[in-house]
Amino acid sequence: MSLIRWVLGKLILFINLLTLPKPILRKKIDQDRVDKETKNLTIYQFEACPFCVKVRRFIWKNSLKINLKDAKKNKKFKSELVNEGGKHKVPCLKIVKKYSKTIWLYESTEIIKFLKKEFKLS
Ligand SMILES: N[C@@H](CCC(=O)N[C@@H](CS)C(=O)NCC(=O)O)C(=O)O
Repeated sequence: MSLIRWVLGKLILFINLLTLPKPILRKKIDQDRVDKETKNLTIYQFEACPFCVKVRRFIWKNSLKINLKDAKKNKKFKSELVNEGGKHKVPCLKIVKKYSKTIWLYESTEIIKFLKKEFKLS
């Protein structure tokens, strides 16, 4: 079973690599602004999780520089996710707010919806 999962995971990564979309290009001033805004975001993810691949493709396509933390390979990231986020589930977007509580957003669809709204993306 774990061998099948491993093979499927590698296949997903291979197909993803072959079909990566072209990232959007922004004017430098706009990209700098976006980069500044993405500094407070972190995605907890697993390398070969299809839902994480979906979110990573979205951030790649939209040239968002979001810090990725692998919660499978790195035990510290895993415990951050479980202890602070509340669930061992990926992908999860950690949103650090300046004047209010940090938000841990689970569900790939919700993460993409948030990023679309935040950065006015289609
Ligand atoms: N509906 C969720 C599904 C996420 C999901 O099932 N993630 C799996 C990895 S592919 C997970 O976190 N499993 C928990 C675990 O492996 O402990 C989404 O779209 O984000």
